[in-house]
Amino acid sequence: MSESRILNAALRGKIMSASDAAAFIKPGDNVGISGFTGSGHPKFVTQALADRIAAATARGENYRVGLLTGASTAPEADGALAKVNGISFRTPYQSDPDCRNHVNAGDCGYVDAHLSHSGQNTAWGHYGKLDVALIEVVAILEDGRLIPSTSVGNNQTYLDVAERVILEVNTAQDMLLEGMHDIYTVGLPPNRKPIPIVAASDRVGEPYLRVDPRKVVAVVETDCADRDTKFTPPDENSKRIAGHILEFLGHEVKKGRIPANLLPLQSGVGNVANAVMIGLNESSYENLTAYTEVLQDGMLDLIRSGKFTCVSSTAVSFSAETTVDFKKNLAEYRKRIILRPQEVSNHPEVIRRLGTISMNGMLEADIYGNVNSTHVLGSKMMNGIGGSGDFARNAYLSIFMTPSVAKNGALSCFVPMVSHVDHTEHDVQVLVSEHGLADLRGLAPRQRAKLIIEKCADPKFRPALTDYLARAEKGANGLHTPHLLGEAYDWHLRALRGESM
Ligand code: 0RQ
Repeated sequence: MSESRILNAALRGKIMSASDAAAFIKPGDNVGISGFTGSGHPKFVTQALADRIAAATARGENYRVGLLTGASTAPEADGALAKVNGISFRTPYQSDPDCRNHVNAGDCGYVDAHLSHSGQNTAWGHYGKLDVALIEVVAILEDGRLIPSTSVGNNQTYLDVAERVILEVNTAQDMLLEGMHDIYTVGLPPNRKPIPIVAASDRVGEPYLRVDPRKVVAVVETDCADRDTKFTPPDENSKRIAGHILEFLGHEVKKGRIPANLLPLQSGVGNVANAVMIGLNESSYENLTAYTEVLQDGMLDLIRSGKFTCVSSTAVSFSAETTVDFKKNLAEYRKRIILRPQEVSNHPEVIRRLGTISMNGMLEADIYGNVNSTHVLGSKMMNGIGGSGDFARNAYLSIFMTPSVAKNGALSCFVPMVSHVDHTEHDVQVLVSEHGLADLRGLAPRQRAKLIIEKCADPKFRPALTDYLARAEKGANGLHTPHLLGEAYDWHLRALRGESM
């Protein structure tokens, strides 16, 4: 492995093996690592740390750490550490199956935080002291500045706040990434600065991360690709949901409420999000932009076809095939991609100013428009709120989408009362299922309920929802948001008993 990517002489002197570097992470430490939706996470030191934890556990010692990230990572990071039950505390977002199991077994404390809040929460010490920052970079320049990798996340905050820093320099990441990033720090109150972004394509910072070299205790060379985020072609339901959204956006353009090239798009990850992107690619829209947090396969297709003039994000998250294309054509793609800290990509100030069109997945919504994105049947964590709340409250259009049913039709994703609330009715403007789209803007609660049942619920569950609403209108203690409190959760109780809702 070449040393040419570590140009700073002092930091070159800190090169060591991953296992020697992992020894700087002590039992009980809080470790802030890079990584967002499977890209730019550390690959070697986390695995070496997992080995140390496994060995210590076998000796009967208690060796666990707090793990702070940008968002979800990958098998080499969350996966390796969760497999040895090495994570005692986790924030702000995870989607690893082993980590999720520990969270739901109650042996890993999980703070499910808005992604835009997680950096400032760390800086303010809400999670305790940050002992170590473990950050993947593409290279270290002669003057010590760092070329960021395929995600930015909370990296600058972790580098600033941590007591000790470990850098992984990954030669599998392309040097052409240099210049793609825009690192801008907002600071903390009372000295917080405005973010002068008025278009998704604006650059307001510098392309490098900075670190105090005196804090760097180890530099580890790695050569390992990011996670392969499997791309599954959209199924029929996703295509229908995408069709409803595209029709709605067309209608909004005709009404003159949004411009012909729409407003900057934010889109969550997954099947439906990709279906919307594919639909946009086949549409007549031109000069589109995105102000989002994850750039996935479908969005890169839109850059390639010339439909997207700019995508602002904090991370990429590609399938293996798209990664090949991304690397091959990086010289072109980098002209249209900006990767920013998640505090900026998800900042309410900018989202509100740009007026994004935000589309995110959900588990369930209730008839009044409250949305549950995270908790299965009220108690079990799925992934986390991620950036959905940052966007939902501040977007111009806040859209939530889901197939109408889950678990082979046993569960209705539209219920009388959600079992957990992530996004309140006040932040939810549009709900979509494969059956239709409910535009809730300007509607009072009972009008919303009728529309959601009619447009989004599966026909199998519509009579029961209509019946619930009708009886609630007769029997509730008020007619603003009528509920039968003793009955509202019967739907979830039936599901918990293994029955259809
Ligand atoms: O579970 O695979 O075990 O069957 O939930 O459901 O339909 O595959 O949907 O992959 O789009 O995920 C909300 C989880 C949807 C996601 C959620 C079960 C279903 C399946 C997944 P199985 P689908 P998706 C950008 C923005 C929060 C974060 C966010 C999410 C599994 O969109 O994590 O938006 N969002 N971030 O069977 C019980 C229901 C259910 C249900 C579905 N009503 N009850 N289980 N499922 N509906 C990204 C970042 O912030 C980084």
